[in-house]
Amino acid sequence: MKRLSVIVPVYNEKKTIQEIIRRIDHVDVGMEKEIIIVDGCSTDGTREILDKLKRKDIKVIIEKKRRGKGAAIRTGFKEATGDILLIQDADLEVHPAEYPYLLSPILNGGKRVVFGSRFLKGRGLTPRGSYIGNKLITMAMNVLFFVNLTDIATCHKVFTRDVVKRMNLRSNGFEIEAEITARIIKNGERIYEVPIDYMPRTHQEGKKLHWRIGFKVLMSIIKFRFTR
Ligand SMILES: Nc1nc2c(ncn2[C@@H]2O[C@H](COP(=O)(O)OP(=O)(O)OP(=O)(O)O)[C@@H](O)[C@H]2O)c(=O)[nH]1
Ligand SMILES: [Mg+2]
Repeated sequence: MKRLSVIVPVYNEKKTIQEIIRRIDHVDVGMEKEIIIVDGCSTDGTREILDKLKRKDIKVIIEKKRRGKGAAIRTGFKEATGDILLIQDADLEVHPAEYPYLLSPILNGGKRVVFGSRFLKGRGLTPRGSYIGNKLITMAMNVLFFVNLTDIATCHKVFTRDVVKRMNLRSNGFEIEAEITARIIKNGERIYEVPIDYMPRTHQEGKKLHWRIGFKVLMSIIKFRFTR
């Protein structure tokens, strides 16, 4: 029997953290699940909610200070004990109901890495600016690494345990998305994409991303291409 580790980076998500846990609990993946929540020292009441979670299948790690999504994912990877590791953001932009589709290529198709692509079927509900930004960074990845992906910044990334072990990640911020993709390709792994639905949130709803971060990710793609 395999186990799935769901890694949830969290920073100031008091409005959605309980609902995302409920949704993760609700999905049947045909195997045991553990949830690893890595909180970047939230200040909005999220931590108080997490403190009350006393469950054997949920591990809560509170970082001493906010270090970025990348640092949180790296911590989550270290703590995970599952055979398959999956990243899930704590907002409600992508839905745990997708897990069976994300896991099927690994469980039934011999794949080792699956990305849930928000753009495989077009732009959907994504605002035009954010869509173009995502297109640009994915294009840079495709050109520099000779791949044909549609969404490298998706949070729904799934890996077998040995793929994660060989990744050796170093990023602390959002450039982790580019680093994960780059290291997987450099390690000779193939990334398999499946389409997922995406419900983008607005800045009022807590969106933290800004085009400057997109630029940083773009620079990091170039860096990862030409350094080890
Ligand atoms: N532990 C930790 N988690 C973070 C940090 N920054 C963001 N996160 C979490 O990482 C996930 C992704 O962050 P988001 O701000 O939703 O980033 P995004 O989905 O790429 O962009 P928007 O939702 O459009 O802002 C969310 O669950 C955040 O709460 C951080 O510094 N530390
Ligand atoms: Mg988000």
